[in-house]
Amino acid sequence: MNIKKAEFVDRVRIFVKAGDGGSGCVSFRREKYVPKGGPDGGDGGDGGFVFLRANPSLSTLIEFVNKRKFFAENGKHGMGKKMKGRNGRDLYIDVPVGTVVRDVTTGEIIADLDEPGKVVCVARGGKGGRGNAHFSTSTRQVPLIAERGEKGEARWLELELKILADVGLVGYPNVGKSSLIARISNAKPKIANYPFTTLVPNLGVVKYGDFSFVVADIPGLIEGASKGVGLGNVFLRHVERCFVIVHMLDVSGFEREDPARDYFIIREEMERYSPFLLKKPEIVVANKIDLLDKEKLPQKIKELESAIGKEVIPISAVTGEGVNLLLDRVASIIQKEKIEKEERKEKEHVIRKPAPVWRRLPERFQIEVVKEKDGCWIVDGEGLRVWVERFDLNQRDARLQILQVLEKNGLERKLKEAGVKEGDVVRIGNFEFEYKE
Ligand SMILES: Nc1nc2c(ncn2[C@@H]2O[C@H](COP(=O)(O)OP(=O)(O)OP(=O)(O)O)[C@@H](O)[C@H]2O)c(=O)[nH]1
Ligand SMILES: [Mg+2]
Repeated sequence: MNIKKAEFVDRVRIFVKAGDGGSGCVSFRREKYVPKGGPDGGDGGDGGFVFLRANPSLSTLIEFVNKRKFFAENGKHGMGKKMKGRNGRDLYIDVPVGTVVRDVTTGEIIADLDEPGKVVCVARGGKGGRGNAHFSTSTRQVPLIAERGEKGEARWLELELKILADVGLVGYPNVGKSSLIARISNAKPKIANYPFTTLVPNLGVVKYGDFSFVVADIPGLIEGASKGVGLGNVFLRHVERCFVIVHMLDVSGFEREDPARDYFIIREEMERYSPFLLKKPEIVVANKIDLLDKEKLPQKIKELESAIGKEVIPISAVTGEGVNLLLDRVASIIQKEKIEKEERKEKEHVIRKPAPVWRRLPERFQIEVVKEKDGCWIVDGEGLRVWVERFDLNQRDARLQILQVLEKNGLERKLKEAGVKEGDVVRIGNFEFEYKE
């Protein structure tokens, strides 16, 4: 696929798979003059984890268009002399700051990588299997059993980039949004006298005294944007996290007849996208005042203010008139909101739970027995099948071990209750045996 550099990719699906654990080893000590040494099979190494990491040098998800599948390394198998297999290397996948990570199957948000360097684990590696050195008991001194490594987690993720700008610029097409960002920031967007000049969001950094902030200029919105008219409303996701929205109207009278009506239409489209957007601080600006008669301007602004019930700041993105006042307002709102956000974060911090760590699960199961159509009996329970998979069923001792553990969990009693008779076939995952009293 041929993709242009300028393309802005803000939503992708990727597949991640953590490494499988290595298998444990069956081995016995061999020494001179010691014909039968004890078991010394080492454990398998753990599989590598998969992490996502917010990297400030990336700005889109475009890299994931060509590469969608990611695998961490498997753990190596255990070896004799109690040698543990090497752990699989963890895999770090870099994503732009502002990436929201969702599980595709459940739709659940796994993480919001909204700060540079923030890291989240998205797939845990499988634990290595135990070698036979772990399985000797007083009655089983020659254990021919070792566990297999556990499978690493795998899942499909949806990555969605929500730009982290402090200010979001919204308004009809051609009102002068890109002209404003070009004037106040380092951004060099395309500016032209026709609607939908801007097709992807532009970001610009504004230096304001010793303070700086980021402005996002998004494609223009029109009536019906929430239903897909024009370029649709999907770009509104990039103003979802802004501290303040700058809503721009064209008051020159040459293009937009009724700026107050425009204002309400855009607000309605924003509400359809997310009612939350309307709760954000908002500054309304009236652009292109250089095209108006100086005498008519105050009257025009007053009318607009009473029609929308809000203060309006008159500016000209071309001459720069009024722009400083606008920046004053914007900067003071951002500073105030940033302080509040920090305070909220401190509160959240206290209740944030520590990340879960891998733990060997206790071998305890709620056993259920059901009869299949073919006359077999199926034994199941939460986590039971996964546990059985870790054993190599060709190993006689492994089969004994499974039965011993299940016996402790009341297998015999459950089978009897269910009505299993001598000679019936019982199945546990792939493991099948004939029942004997
Ligand atoms: N006279 C005058 N013209 C302006 C002003 N601001 C923008 N324009 C002109 O209006 C036209 C549209 O400007 P843009 O900045 O591309 O508008 P936009 O809102 O980004 O438009 P879209 O990207 O299509 O949504 C251009 O021809 C600009 O030169 C202004 O303050 N005064
Ligand atoms: Mg534009």
